[in-house]
Amino acid sequence: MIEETFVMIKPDGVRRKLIGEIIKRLEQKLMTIVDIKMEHLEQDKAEKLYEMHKGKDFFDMLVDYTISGPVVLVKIQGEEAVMNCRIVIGETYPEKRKAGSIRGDFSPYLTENIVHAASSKQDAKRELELFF
Ligand code: 3AN
Repeated sequence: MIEETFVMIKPDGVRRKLIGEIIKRLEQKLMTIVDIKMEHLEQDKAEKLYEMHKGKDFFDMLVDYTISGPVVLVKIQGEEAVMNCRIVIGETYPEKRKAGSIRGDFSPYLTENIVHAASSKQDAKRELELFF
């Protein structure tokens, strides 16, 4: 089923000039970019994006990293887009990442992991409403 999801190229992805590479991989998977913009997020927006992690010991570090430079906010449409964008970006934890995924190919780190994609249909709706 065709659906929409939210992807964010994080500050290290922008700094490392991986915007084109990331968009290329998503389009290769037949995902359609329906809206895209660059922003330097305010702290409250980053806190809202990661509100499910509020109170955890890594929350402040995660928010500081997310606001450390401009990010690219992307609205994507495609077949099972939530699941397929997650496959393209790769796993949360470094030891589970497969080569061939964006995180698997470009990041050995848990926090600085290049790219975010909504992890459920509910999150996709919430995150798209937050940024678009
Ligand atoms: P994903 O980014 O794969 O959707 P989430 O939403 O569970 O993963 O976590 C958001 C971000 O929080 C991760 N990308 C990672 O940077 C950070 N994070 C998650 N779990 C931990 C942890 N145990 N320690 C430090 N940072 C974490």
